[in-house]
Amino acid sequence: MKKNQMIIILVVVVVVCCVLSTVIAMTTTTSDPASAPVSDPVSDPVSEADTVSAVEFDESIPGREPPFGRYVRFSFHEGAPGKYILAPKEIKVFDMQGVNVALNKPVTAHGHHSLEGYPKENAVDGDENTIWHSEHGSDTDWIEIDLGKDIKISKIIITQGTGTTVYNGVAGWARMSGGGPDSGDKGSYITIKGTEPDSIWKTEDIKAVSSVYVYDFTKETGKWETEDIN
Ligand SMILES: [Ca+2]
Repeated sequence: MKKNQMIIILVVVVVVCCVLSTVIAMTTTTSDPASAPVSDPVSDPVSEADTVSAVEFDESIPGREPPFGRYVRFSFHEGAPGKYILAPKEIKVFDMQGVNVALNKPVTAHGHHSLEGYPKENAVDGDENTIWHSEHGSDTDWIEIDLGKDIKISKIIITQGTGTTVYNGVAGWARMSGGGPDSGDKGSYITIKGTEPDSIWKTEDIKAVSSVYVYDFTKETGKWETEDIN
């Protein structure tokens, strides 16, 4: 074998060795689980939204726009005495065209009464003869309507079971107000949350004793008003 041929063979062998070592190194790196990139923990958008403080809706401020949101929640204050409950016959949420956009929309609730016949859907079924009844003694009662998308809201009307029946010392139509004007901070209220975490509106508390509560967001000095229809 000539000298030149030996040199060529040596060069080829060296090149082949280099290529093989590179391939082996790449294979080793990509198959090592320890070297795989670690994904960032996924943040919980629900928890993030829940940390945002609600904004009191004060229509005494000139130029206040009606609230704009998707989730309408009717709540009783946490820690309220068990004898006060939420018992809406119907919760109506009207858009700026006067359409009840809550009708037959999906609802979720907390503090549901154990008795049958009071499903949460009763609060938005359009029937004043059906009722949702929260649970006596629950720490926090609420029912939330999903409007399906952000909607500018003009008015909310809540009707409740009136009845002169007194249970645990409280008449039927005093239950959602926490007993009336003397209830301190234990009334019920509405929050409206948009799909953006920082768009949360909160009404003042219902304190009056009534069978119908109306909040008209288009009025300059809006507040809960009452209409006794029974
Ligand atoms: Ca109903």
